[in-house]
Amino acid sequence: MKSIIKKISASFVLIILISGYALCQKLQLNDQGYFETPGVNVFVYSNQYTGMFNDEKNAGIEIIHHGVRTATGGAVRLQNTSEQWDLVPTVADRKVDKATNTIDLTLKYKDYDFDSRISVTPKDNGVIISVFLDKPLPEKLVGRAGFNLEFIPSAYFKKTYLIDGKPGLFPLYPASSTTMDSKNNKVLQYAGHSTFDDRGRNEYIVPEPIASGKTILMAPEDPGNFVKIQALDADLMLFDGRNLAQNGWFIVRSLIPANKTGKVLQWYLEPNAIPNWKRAPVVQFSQVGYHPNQEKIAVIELDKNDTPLKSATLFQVTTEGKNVEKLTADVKQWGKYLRYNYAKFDFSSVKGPGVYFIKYGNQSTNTFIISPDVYSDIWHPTMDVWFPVQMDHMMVNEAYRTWHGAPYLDDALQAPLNHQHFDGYRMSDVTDTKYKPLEHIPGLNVGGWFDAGDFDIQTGSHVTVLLNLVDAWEKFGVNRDETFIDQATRYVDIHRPDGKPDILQQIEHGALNLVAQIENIGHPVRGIIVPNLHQYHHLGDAITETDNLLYNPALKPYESDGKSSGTLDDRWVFTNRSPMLDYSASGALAAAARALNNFNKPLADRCLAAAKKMWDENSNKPQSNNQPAGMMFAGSSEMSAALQLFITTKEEKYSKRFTELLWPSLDRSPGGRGGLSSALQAIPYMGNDFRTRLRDYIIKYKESIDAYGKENPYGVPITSRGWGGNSGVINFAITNYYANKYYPDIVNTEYVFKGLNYIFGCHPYSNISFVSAVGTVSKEIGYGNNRADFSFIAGGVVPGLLLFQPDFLENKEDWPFFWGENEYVIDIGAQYVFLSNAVNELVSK
Ligand SMILES: [Ca+2]
Ligand SMILES: [Ca+2]
Ligand SMILES: [Ca+2]
Repeated sequence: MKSIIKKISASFVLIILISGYALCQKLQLNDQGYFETPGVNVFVYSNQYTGMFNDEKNAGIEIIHHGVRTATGGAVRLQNTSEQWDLVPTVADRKVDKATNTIDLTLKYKDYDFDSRISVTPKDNGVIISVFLDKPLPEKLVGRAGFNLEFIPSAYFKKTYLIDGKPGLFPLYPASSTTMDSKNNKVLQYAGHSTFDDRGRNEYIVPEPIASGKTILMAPEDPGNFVKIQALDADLMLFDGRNLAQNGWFIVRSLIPANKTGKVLQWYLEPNAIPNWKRAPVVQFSQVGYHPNQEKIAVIELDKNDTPLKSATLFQVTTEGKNVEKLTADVKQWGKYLRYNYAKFDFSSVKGPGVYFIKYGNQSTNTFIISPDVYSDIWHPTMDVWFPVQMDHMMVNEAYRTWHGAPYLDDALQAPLNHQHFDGYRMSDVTDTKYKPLEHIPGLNVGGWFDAGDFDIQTGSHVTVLLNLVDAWEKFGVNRDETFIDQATRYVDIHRPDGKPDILQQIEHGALNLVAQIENIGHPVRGIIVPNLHQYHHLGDAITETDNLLYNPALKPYESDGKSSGTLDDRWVFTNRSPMLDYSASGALAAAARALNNFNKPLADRCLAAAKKMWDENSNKPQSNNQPAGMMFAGSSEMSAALQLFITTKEEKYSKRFTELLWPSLDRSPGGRGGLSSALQAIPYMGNDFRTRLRDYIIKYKESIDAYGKENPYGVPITSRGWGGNSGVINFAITNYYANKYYPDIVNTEYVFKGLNYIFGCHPYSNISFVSAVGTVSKEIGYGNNRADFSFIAGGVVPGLLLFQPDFLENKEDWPFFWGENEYVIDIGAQYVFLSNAVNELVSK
C-alpha cells in the first residue's frame, strides 16, 4: 500500500516536473528543426559554412530576432574576430532530437586535427549552449580556440551594453585597441593566403577586447534587440571585428580552457522575446509604379500568427495634396510560402494617372505612380552611372566627384601553373599560351568592366553584357547619350554627352578587352585578377589596388624606378583554354561586330576576325564524346556563336549548325528556358517553319512558368542559396517578352510585368526596389566597390533574396556586406537594360 502510494506520487511529481519544465521554456524545437517562440528563432547549423569564401556570416548558431537575423557564426572559432577567409569548422553528426529538445553536432578543424562537440537545448527563456572536448585542446590552439557568437553592428548602433553591470556604448566606428604578434603564431587562412599586407614584416594584428566579464546584456534598453549572455564557467569578451575587416561584426567570445576534456564551456543565451509579438505586415508592390493597363496586385506578407484583414484601400494623392479613397477591395488569402502567410490586394481597375498609396489596417505605404510612362527612365541610372563606374582602365568622373582613376595599367602577368585562386580561378599544369609563368602579356590594359564589387575582368560576364547590349541596340535603337568616353586619354565623364550613343561606347569598351585577349594570347581567357588576397578585398579607388607600374623582378618589393616596381602586384591572367569560352566569346564578338560596324569599323573588323578564328579553330577539332556534361555547356555556347555568326555573315554553315544543336537541346529540357531563349531570338532570321515548329515548345514552357504561381505568391522563379535569384527573374521576364512577341496568344504581357514588379519591390522580406535609385524606395545600401561607405551605385541591380534554410528569405538594407544579397554584377545590369527597353516597347504598343 505504502509503496503503491509512493509510486503514484512519484509519477505524479514526474508529470508536474515535465509539464512545469515545458511551461518555463519558451523556445521549442519545431518541425523545421530550429528553436522557436514568437519573436525569437535560434538556428543551430540549419545553415553551414560553404565554399571558399569561408566566413560568410550566414552559418552556425544564428538568431532571428523579431523577424531580423541579428546574430550568426555561433561556433568554435580560432580567432578573436574571424575574417572572411579564416578557417571555418566543418559539421559532422548533426542530430536534431525532438524528444530531448536538443540539437547536437560535432565541429571539425581538419588542419589542426581538432574536434569539438556542441549541444544546444532550451532553458528558461533562452538556450544553454555547451561545448565538449573528448581530447584536450591542441597546443597550437591554446589561447586561440574559443566559442564565438557574432552580432550585426547595424542592429546595435546607438545602443548600450552592460557587462557585469558596467555600462558601455557599442562603437559606431571601430577604434578599439589592437596589438601585433609574430606571423609564426597566426592560425592559417584559406589555402595559405593572407588577408593582411604586412609589408614584409612577418607580423599580424590581434584585436583586443572592448570589455570583459561574466554576463553581458546587449541593448537592454531595446526589447527588440535585447540579448543576455552568461558564461557559466568562463569569461566573456566583447570584440569589434571591424578593426580587421569592414565587414566584421560585434563578437562575444569565451576561450576554451587548456588541458580540459568533457564539458569545457557553457553559455546561457537569452534573446528577449516581446510578449505576443507578431511581425508587422509588409505590403509589397512595384516602387516604380504601374502602367494604367497592366495588372496591379499588391502582395501582403503576414506573420503566421496574424489574421489577414478583410480589405485594403488604395488612396490617391490629389493636386491639392489631399488623400482621397479611390478603391477599397477584398484582401484575398493566397496561402503559406516558407515561413509567412500571404494575401493579395488587386487594384487593377484603377487606371487613372496619378500618385497613389495603399492603406492596410493602420499602415500606409509610401507613394507610387500610375502613368503611361512609368518605365521610360528606369534604365537611365544603369546606363548613365552604373556602367561608367564599372569601366576598367579608365578614369571615371561625375561632376565634382571622381569615382576612380585609370587603374591596372600594369596589366597583366601570365598566371603561374597549378594555381587555385581564391576567387575561383584555376590554372592547370599548362598555360595554353606562349608566355612563361609571371611573364608580362602585352596589350591587355584596355577596355573591360569591373565584374562586380571586386575589380576583376571576368570574360564570361563580359560575353553576357555584350550580347544583351547589342540586342538592346539592334532591337530598340537605344541611342541615349549622357556619357563622355575618350579611349585615347582614358577619361569618362558622367552626365556629359559627347555626340556618341553610350550603348555603342560601352559595347566598344567590352569588345576592346575581349579582342585584346584573343589577339595577344590566341584565345579568350577565364579572367584577369589580382594575385594576393590582401589586394583582393580592396575597398577604395581601384587605381590603388596595384601600383600601376609594370612588375620588374630586378627591383626589390616596394622599390620603384618610376616606370616599374619590384612589387608583385600586377594582375594575373588565367589562361587555360576551353571550347565553351572560345565559342561564347566568338558569339559575343560576332554580335559586337554588327553594332560597331558603322561606329568603329576597324574594331568591328577585328571583332569579326577574332569571332571567326575562334569558330574555325574549334569546329575543325575532332569531337570528343567522353565529357557529356561539359559538351552540353560547350553546346549552348557553340549554339550562341553559330546564331550570332549567322546573323552577322548570313553564311548558311552557321544556321545549319545552329538548328542541328538547337532542337535536341530543347528536347533535353522540355519547358526549360536555356535553349528556348536562343530559339526565340533566332525567329526573325529563321523563317516561318522554324516559328511554327517552336510553338509546341512555347506551350510546354508556359506550363512550366505557370507552376511558379503555385509555388509562391509572386509567380516568378525565386531561388536560392549562395547567390540571390534576381538574374533568374530578369531572364524569365526577358524570355517571356520574346515569347509574348512571337506567341502572344500563349504568353501574355503580364508574364513580363510579373518579373519587373518583383525586381521593383513586389517580393518577400521587404518592399524596396532591387535597382538602386530606381523607384520611390530602392536599395540605398549595396555591395558596390563603395560598400564600406554604406552607400550605393545608381542603377546597380542586386542579386536580391538569399534563402537561409529552412525557411528564411533575407535581403539586408542596413548592412551592405552580403554579396549574395547585395552585390551588383555587370551581367545582370545589361540584362536589366535590355528588359527595360523591351518593356517600353511593350507598353508603347
Ligand atoms: Ca570576381
Ligand atoms: Ca556618349
Ligand atoms: Ca604593378
